[in-house]
Amino acid sequence: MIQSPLCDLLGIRYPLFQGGMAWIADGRLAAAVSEAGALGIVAAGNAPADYVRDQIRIARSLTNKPFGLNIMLMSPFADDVARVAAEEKVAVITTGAGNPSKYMDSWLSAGSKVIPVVASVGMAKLMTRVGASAVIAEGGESGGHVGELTTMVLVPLVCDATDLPVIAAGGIADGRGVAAAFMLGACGVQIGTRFLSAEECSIHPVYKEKILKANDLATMVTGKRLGHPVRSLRTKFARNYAKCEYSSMPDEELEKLGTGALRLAVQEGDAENGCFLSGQIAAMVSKIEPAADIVRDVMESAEPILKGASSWVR
Ligand code: TUI
Repeated sequence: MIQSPLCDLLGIRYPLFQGGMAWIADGRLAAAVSEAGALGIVAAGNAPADYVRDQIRIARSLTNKPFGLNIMLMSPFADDVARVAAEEKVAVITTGAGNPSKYMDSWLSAGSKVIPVVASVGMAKLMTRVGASAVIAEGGESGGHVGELTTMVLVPLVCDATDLPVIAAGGIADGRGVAAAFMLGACGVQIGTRFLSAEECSIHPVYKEKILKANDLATMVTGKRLGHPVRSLRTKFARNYAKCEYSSMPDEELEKLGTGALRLAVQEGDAENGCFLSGQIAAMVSKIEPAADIVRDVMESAEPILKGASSWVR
């Protein structure tokens, strides 16, 4: 069995996190993943604090194992959600899309472990200084909000920049990805896109079908002009958005075009107007199965690969 210092740090069986996917990772999915021995994560996304508290409690009602809460720092409700996280004494807080420094004291006082997503070496160093327990180095292969660097480049650079445990994210969906991440110096992985196909993942069936059908070139990045690039499936909506982005459309109009598109994809399966966030690795996702099967498959298939790695050395 693959174990690492991350397992001891968090009290989990497998060094695997389920990504905190906005609108998608609810209490039910997080609990299923945690029950399977990995770390399930509830995503706050852009949701109000009451919704987040409800999802935390749903997860708690379904599992006694540790789970996490992801706080999307660009959310208009980030301050409120940060307070709820402290009040609920969530075991693990992950953050995305920004710098969580101003919340660190309150979260650490509540006894939470804080594990921010970093997309650069500078942010990894800063998070080390302000008391993070580990960092997630997320490359631009991932779905949703993306940084500039790839996983292959970011992970070893972040490993060199901090003594904290590093969790690799972006482009990982099977045992080969896990093994590669460990070779780069990570001691854990975070997987988002593959969990879109979990039975316990409540996204619209149209969304799941699109993920199952996705090929290697199925995703694209939009939103660079407004400063928050996002990777999603190359749908009619995404292509049209890209066209507007490179036109003279004013920023406010462009902003409006994207508003609500995530919810339309997740809840309505709206193929016309929805924004279907997805990592590049969707091309590797081929069936719907229980979250526990995904966790077991990913972790067990990494074992022979890691054991076999020494065969390259004579
Ligand atoms: O956050 C994510 N992925 C996301 S958030 C999201 S919701 C959303 N909705 C509309 C527009 C934008 C997002 C969907 N997917 N991943 C973690 C992540 N964090 N990736 C990159 C970063 C990041 C980027 C810059 C973390 C820190 C950072 O620091 C910049 C600074 O100096 O504040």
